[in-house]
Amino acid sequence: MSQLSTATLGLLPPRIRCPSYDRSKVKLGIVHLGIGAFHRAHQAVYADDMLERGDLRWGILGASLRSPETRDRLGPQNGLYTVALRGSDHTDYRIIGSVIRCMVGPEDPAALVEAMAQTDVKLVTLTVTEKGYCLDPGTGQLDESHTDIVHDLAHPSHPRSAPGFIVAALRLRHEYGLPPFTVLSCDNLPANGQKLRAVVIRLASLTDPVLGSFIAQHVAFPSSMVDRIVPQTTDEDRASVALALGLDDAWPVVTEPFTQWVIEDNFPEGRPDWGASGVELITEVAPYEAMKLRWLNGAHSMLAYLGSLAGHLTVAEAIVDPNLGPFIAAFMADDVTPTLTLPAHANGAAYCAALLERFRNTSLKHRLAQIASDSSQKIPQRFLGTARDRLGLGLPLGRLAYGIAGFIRYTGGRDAMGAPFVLNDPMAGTIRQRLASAGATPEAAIDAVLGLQSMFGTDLLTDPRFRLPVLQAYQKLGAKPGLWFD
Ligand code: CS2
Repeated sequence: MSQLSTATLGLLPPRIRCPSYDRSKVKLGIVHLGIGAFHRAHQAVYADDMLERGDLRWGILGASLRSPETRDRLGPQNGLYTVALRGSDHTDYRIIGSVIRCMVGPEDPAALVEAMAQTDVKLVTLTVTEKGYCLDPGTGQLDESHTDIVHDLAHPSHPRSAPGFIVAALRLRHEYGLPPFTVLSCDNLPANGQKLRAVVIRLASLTDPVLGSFIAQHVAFPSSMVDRIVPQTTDEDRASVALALGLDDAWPVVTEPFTQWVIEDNFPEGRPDWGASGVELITEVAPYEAMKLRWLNGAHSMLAYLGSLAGHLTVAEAIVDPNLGPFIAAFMADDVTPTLTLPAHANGAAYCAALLERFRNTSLKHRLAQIASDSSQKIPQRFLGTARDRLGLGLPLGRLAYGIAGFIRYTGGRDAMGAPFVLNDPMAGTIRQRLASAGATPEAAIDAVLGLQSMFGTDLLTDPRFRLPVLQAYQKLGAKPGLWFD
């Protein structure tokens, strides 16, 4: 079978939507750091819409800061790839053309910095996951002992970290007399723009205080809330895409029909007309971030731990578990809701009902293990904001106790085949070591994990309104895995 590329586009069946714009005329207006599946199923689709509307300023240079895989797979396809939109009973396919060029940061960091300093680049967007911000998750400040940050301080023009690339490119633009770009975070962190701004300014100031204050005064870091469920692409997905296309696509993405993007409208250097594609451009993103992180991502993480412990593999399986499904719905409605201040006109009940429907989409094989990855970076914003707000309101910890206890059980636990759950987490080693040396009692196990200050801060371990329900939930989970939802 031939492979998808510019040369083979004409072979596609007519029902497959393809770029109709002239890709050779597209300018690179956006540099995206972290070109993974999520970016290609979300922001790159909005950019493709823009190009379709004839505004050719917003092509994407996609950079990987780690593996060369995306560049290597998309290269022979001239950057083209398929987005398969899987509804519960129907799949739509669309070929995306907005990724014009790919680079791999570690191969030649200076070349990526130089590319970010080109005149046409107006925007640098990021999906580098929570850990890519090199933050201390507890304090939200730059982790100055992070190995990549230590490296970037020593070699500022050959950076490794996302903040390091941004600082280096802003420095170069300044030297060239070019205006700065705007930096748009698209990761699941509350106040993601403010956090990134703080990290970038701090990193710049440590070596060059003048640059630090220039960035503080002149560079915009709008926050944004992104939402679309994008499971990791599997070989089975690649086979079904090939069947639909009649061409091989080495690097398709599979996602759901739903998509949402809410952006703080602060783009001094201009921006695409995203509003025409349904993006909400507003002044205050925080309420949208909170509802998405606490309802959607909170429920996702809860499903990841409790669903895995109950023997499920995917979100769609776990959510129809007759015990777990109602438990998650009640967690969203009763435990999270009182902590949220919703945006005007938002209907919380309808939002949660729609979320549960999205979780039930059996066409998406969204693996619980994918969601459980990087838990140490996710739990603070998914569970602990809700927990602190509940305690502050004088409310009990509620079902969150099971989420946190579930995480601890999952971390030390084994799957149905008796193998330890895969922990894909920068703190996995530390957590496992603490659990191993903690001693056998439930008290010792939970204290070992809750004592991790970079995740739990210093307030929660010593608060009996937090520690006690987590301990009880931990004991219940140990006694009756998967059957404790009564
Ligand atoms: C998920 C998110 O993997 C995870 O942790 O919770 O990637 C989630 O699917 C997206 O945030 C949905 O917008």
